[in-house]
Amino acid sequence: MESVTAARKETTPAVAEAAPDATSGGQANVPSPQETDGFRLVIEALKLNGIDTIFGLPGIPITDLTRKAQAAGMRVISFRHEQNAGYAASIAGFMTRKPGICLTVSAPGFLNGLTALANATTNCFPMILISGSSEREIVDLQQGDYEEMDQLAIARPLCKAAFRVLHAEDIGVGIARAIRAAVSGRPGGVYLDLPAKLFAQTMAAEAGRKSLIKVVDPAPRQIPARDAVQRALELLKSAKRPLILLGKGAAYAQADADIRALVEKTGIPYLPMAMAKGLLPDTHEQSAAAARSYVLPEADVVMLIGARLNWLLSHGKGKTWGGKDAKAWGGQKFIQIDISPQEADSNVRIDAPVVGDVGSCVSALLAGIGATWAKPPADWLNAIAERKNKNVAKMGETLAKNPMPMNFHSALNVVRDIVKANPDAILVNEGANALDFTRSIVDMYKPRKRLDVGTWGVMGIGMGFSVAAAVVSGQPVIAIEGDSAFGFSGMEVETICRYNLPVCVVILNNNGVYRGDEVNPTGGRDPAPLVFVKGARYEKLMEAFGGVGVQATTPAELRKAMEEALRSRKPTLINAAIDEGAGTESGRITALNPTAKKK
Ligand SMILES: Cc1ncc(C[n+]2csc(CCOP(=O)(O)OP(=O)(O)O)c2C)c(N)n1
Ligand SMILES: [Mg+2]
Repeated sequence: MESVTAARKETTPAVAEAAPDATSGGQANVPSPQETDGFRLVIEALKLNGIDTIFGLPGIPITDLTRKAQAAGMRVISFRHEQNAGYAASIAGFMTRKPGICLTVSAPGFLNGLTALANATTNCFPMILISGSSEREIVDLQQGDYEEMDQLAIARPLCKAAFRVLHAEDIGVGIARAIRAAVSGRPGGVYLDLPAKLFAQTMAAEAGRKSLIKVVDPAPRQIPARDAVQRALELLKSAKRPLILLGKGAAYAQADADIRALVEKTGIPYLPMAMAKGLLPDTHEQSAAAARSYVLPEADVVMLIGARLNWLLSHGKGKTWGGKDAKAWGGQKFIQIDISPQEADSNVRIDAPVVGDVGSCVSALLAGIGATWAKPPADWLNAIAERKNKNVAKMGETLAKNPMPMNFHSALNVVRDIVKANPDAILVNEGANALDFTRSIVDMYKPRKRLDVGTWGVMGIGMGFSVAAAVVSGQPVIAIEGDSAFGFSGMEVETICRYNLPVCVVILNNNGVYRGDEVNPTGGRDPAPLVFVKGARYEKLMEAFGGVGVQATTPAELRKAMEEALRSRKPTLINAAIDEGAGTESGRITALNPTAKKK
């Protein structure tokens, strides 16, 4: 209760002074001191729950909400397109375990934010998309309102939960339900529909204050059953060739010390999924990342920690796992730690499911391991070390080459050094070759520093993630972008400049999608569908808004520009010219491409 009062004291004077919204009819909506309104209640409900940042794009009917939120001390980050605001909100949720808030206008703004909401749900990022919506009476009779759309119905199948608030006195409950749905259990996207009329509704201030809910224990721990932990430990103990797989869920859990202790005490080799890189430093001697294609088929017991057996792990079967053909299971037994009981058996049999939040499960396993755990057999560890050393040496040779023009390797060799020297910097990464090569070449040293395209392999997260990462962490951000990938959110370089964020964008520019050397087979005037303007000067886009733009054609130029960007913390875009023939179609997932498969 006390904090409710505190929040009100802080917000009330500033909110009352905020200017009326010219675009919403220009009526000054200033309730008397004894009254409150929908605007204030939404802002106070968010603040009461520790939410201090909104990522959004203003317009009817939420223009005043953005102003009043800023006036009330919240950070309001305005984007140029809602999709980028949505991606920003979702990754802020991943980084902080608090729901990231994306605020949009009705119909088109809502739809623009929806891809990010669906992506958040798929990736288990906690996020709330709050959209203003048009007049219910008109929308439901389909009478053609301004930005008419039944948003609630459209959002519902794409998110974990969807709510609408019609009355000011229900705002507290609506926000509390949205927060709980976003962060409890398996996190995900939540839609909250706030019709235009709600914001101007007034009610007695005292009653309004009492209607707000400070959510107690929004993401309750889920303790695993003792027998499930025991079953898992026994299976692990019986293993001759055990392997641990760390997923994005393990990174999300913020149980870093316990996860590291579990890996180190058991001595089991591990593989990090892309966004789990850095949970233990990639240079850790137990990392089997450089021997991935050896350990997956050879392992006899695999423990999944917050990692799902989806396409990113070849569904736990097929040749990758030592199966005889594309659908056949390998001989592995699986332990799966996951917060959702429905995850087990999604693709292959799970012999020991451990259901609970990753932190609680890992600490239960640690307790069960005790002091006398036998390390895995030496022949397993030696066999992995041998492959690893060979592959690392081979990679070293490739990285040392200095071709002209640059290729992905010679450019990323520089990025690898810069990230090593700046382990607190956050690495955002998207593209195809630009993604796959960065993931395998650039080592990460700390948890949750690598943010990428996630479960869907979605293009467009780049600038939204970069803005959120900088805003949420205060750390410098390095965004390694394919030239196609960058295009999806490129206009947000203005946002980066406007908020003066320490973001260094590096475009690995090979003139196209996958590569830039295709030609139109008809000899006609149109370029081939995968190629872009040759030698495009993306760096000028950053210069247009006052940031630093650099064209880099050699690793030395790239290094100098990146060092300067990290030193100055100025918004920087480096356009790195990459050999247009250097990439492969679809990067590492060529096999999923129907045409390439036929070849
Ligand atoms: C939203 C979305 N649209 C399209 C795709 C298909 N796609 C996958 S990678 C990619 C771009 C690859 O080109 P680029 O970013 O330049 O990386 P490169 O391989 O050239 O380094 C595209 C369009 C996608 N993954 N997501
Ligand atoms: Mg490209």
